[in-house]
Amino acid sequence: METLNRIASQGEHGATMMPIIQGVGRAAVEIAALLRGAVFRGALGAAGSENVQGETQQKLDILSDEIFLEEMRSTGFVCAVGSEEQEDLCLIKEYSSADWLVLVDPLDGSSNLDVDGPVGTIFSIIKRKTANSETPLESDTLQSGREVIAAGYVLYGPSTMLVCSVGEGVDGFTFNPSTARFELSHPAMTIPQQGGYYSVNESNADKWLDNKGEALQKLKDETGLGMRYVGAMVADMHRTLLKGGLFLYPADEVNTNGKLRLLYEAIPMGYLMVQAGGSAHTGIEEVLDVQPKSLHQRVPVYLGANKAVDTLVR
Ligand code: AFP
Repeated sequence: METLNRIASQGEHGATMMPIIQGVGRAAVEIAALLRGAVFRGALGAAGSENVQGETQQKLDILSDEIFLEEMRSTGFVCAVGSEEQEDLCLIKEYSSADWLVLVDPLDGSSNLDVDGPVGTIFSIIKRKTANSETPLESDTLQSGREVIAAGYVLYGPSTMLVCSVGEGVDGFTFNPSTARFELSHPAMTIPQQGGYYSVNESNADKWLDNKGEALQKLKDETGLGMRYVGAMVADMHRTLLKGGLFLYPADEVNTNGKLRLLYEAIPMGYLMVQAGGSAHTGIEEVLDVQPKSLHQRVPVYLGANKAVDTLVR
């Protein structure tokens, strides 16, 4: 059975990315164990703090963030991590001359924790722009999706899956508890261009901007797609990749720039969706073309099968 080592033979950067993606795998195993035992350790519930976006942090958000940062440090190849849970870039001083930066949403969908629903981790890897002799800067993270070298997500569901790409298609690996390895279970994932579901928080429909309600109605009329929505982007993206259809989070009267974060959610998931043969759009431009202006920027997101996305964004 092939393991994460498969990545080493893929594309120009596979071998270089391997140790960092192995680090993501170790973090995933630790976070999965943390989630499984959380109720027994009093680790569920709010931490009493807010992240930079003013959202209540769960204890598990903070613990997962710490685990991820430590595993990135332990690779020896990462100079800094930008996390959705941290206001500023976290420097890894011991390896400040390393080439790579990682952007992460350590525990995406954390509002599902109280109901034992699926959650995930989303990451992308980019090369620093500053010289290796300098301190990495926030400006290093402000790179478009065209410059992403690798990206992926971990889904903590009935099994723990790591789905990733180093620019040569998308592979899915499932953690096998008997061998303690991520084993290749979903090689060369491509999104079906027919069928599937639309996935959206439709309770916001009356507040959507840009006539997205009408566009979605058109898609429903034309395709008869059914609807599924978990409220954790990783779970909704994973189903969309496997079954087809689209996932969307339009701008609305409350979230006028959309809700999802460009660097931690839209770009990594957009990169994967395009690698899997689908489309990723903001309603204005392709997600991968957006030039980030700040670490915690938000954008509207439309990800999925090409025709379905087209119907929503044209
Ligand atoms: P949380 O981590 O705060 O639960 O947010 C998750 C998320 O960013 C993304 O994973 C979901 O797709 C989206 O928010 C769900 O948002 P709504 O609850 O507004 O539908």
